[in-house]
Amino acid sequence: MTDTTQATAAASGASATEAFRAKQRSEAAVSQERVSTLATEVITAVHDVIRRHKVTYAEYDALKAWLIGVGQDGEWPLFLDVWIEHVVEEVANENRQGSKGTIEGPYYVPESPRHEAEATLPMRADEPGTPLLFQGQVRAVDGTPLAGAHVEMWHADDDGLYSQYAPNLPKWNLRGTVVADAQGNFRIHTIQPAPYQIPTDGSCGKLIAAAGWHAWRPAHLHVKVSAPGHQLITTQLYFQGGSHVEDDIAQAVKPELILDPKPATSGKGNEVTYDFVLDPVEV
Ligand code: MBD
Ligand code: FE
Repeated sequence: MTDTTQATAAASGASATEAFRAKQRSEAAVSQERVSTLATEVITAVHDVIRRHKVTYAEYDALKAWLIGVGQDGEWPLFLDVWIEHVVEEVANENRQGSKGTIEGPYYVPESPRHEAEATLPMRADEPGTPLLFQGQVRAVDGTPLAGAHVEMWHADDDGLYSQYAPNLPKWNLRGTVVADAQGNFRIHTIQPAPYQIPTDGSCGKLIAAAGWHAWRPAHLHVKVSAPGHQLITTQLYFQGGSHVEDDIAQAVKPELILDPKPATSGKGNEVTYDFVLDPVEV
């Protein structure tokens, strides 16, 4: 989606905006009553902050300039997914019995090519990074294996870059849909991703610098797991002891989502087993 040689905030922001428009989960109308309630409460919460902190015109103008910049950089998807989405996910999935989910983030691309139950994610011949075998089973909450479940994985490379959002990466690099076998089992060969740094050259980076925060997410594998008749899980998996597992800027780490890979029995890199348990669709 971008043809510059450097990954820039504006280029990945434009891609994320375009991708969001293409895959928007729902266009269901939100009722006037609901819009009025939520908008009134958000605006009132901002008024309260202004009064409590005696916000000045200089600060109001800085905010206005920054908000304009977020739009110009196409960084609304990034901003919302980093600072807001984790609470939406918490509320949406609070009643699930099965595996924990977490935020989707801005870099999912639907309809990645399908692969057999044991597969290597598409990667460059010389793809840098420690090889990782991620294997497990998809089951229903009652323990029934879910034959043919889809395990869609996408993740950053060893430089923390996502294909289709950074230049010069093959289209489906480190993205794929693995179809579980008749027992719901899958074995995905990939590489361990690097921690991800929020682009520092855009408006989100400006906020982070101005507030003296850090810009990092821990290394993570994104996964969506689905099977007919079951609720789709969107989640991420992290690595025990990795940088920023304890202070993810997107607040999307949960203890259940931390992997502890061991040296692979093949002698090549690491391996880890992780099972997914899907809730039935709500009736
Ligand atoms: C990411 O890779 C990500 O997963 C989130 C949530 C935000 C920014 C970058
Ligand atoms: Fe990510």
